Amino acid sequence: MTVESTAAARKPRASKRASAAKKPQSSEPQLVQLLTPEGERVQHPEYDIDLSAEELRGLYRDMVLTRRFDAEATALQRQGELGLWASLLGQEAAQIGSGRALRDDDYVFPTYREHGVAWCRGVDPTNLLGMFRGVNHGGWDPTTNNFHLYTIVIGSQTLHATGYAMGVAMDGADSAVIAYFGDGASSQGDVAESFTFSAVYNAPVVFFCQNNQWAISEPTERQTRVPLYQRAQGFGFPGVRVDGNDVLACLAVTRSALERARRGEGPTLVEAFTYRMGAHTTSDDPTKYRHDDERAAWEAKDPILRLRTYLEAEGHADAAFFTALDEESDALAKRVREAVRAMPDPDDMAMFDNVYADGHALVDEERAQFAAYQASFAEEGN
Ligand SMILES: Cc1ncc(C[n+]2csc(CCOP(=O)(O)OP(=O)(O)O)c2C)c(N)n1
Ligand SMILES: [Mg+2]
Repeated sequence: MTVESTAAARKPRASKRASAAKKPQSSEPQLVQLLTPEGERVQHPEYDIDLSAEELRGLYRDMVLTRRFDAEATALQRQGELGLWASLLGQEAAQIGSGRALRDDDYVFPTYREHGVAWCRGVDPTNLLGMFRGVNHGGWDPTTNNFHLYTIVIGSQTLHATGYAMGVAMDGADSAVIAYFGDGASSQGDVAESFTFSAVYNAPVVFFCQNNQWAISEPTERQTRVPLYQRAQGFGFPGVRVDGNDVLACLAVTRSALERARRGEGPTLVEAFTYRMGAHTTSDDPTKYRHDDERAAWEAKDPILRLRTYLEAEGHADAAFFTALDEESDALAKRVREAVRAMPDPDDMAMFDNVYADGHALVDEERAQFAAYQASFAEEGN
């Protein structure tokens, strides 16, 4: 490879993006928005929300603590305490807004990035870190908080959610189910199948797509020719695009979609239009494929800052509130750090447990091979 071609391979792809994918034919769709990036409260003809000052402060607190937890996890990975971390930076409003729209009896199927939704469900944040430290396969009991384990096989949880929702309907319950997935996942066959099944069975499920503009290094233009929310129409259910950096709009739109599901009117696709401010994971380097000015443009739409501006302008929060929240954030970060460092290493052989409910010949063989391999170190040491 020549020096020139190496440099070309490393160049961010922005120029290619424009040529590879023509602009969608339809005009740019409107976002449902209730709070502008400047922190101004605006009205929407179909969606509204009436929250007390206390509830607004609660949403702000959720977002700040989630961001702080996420920053701490990233730092812990850099310090070698975690093997990997998938940051939600920039997606706090999408997750807290949708997460706070849920009822306790609703059921959540997340990807691997839904730390804010986990927070809303009451999953202790320290429990999210075991898998990323490599000391367990999950870290929480999904049935305690109706929050399924993180799913890394892209898109597969939309099928789990659909099946679960069909079961909820058969039971005659009025709970709803929500499946989180990304813009990249929307290209998966599993997602298309779950759309088909949920539509024809009228399953009480909300498909919450966080369009954070990137699937690792692939831009959304390579996933779709139409705005993602418009995909729903072809399957026979409604789709809506919401400002994913507006916590109020995310709450209002998700609540409405959940209510629709409870009434037996079937699925809704919510496309939360947002941005992944950080790397895909701590193993990724986005400077290789995207320009800094893109991030800067999205920084101006920060979900937390706009709510702070609104809270201050309306006199809904005073300096004491923000100071107390800073202290709470510090305490959370300290608790997370200490909990991670104190996590015991698992028993090596435990990874073979629970693969099957009963014994299995192949697992037994692998267990024996691994035991022999481990024993070989002991012999070397003698
Ligand atoms: C079935 C499958 N294919 C590929 C991967 C590798 N992979 C992990 S994350 C990812 C991109 C997902 O992008 P998106 O759905 O937009 O979610 P985001 O990470 O942006 O939240 C890919 C391809 C995987 N985990 N599973
Ligand atoms: Mg994405």
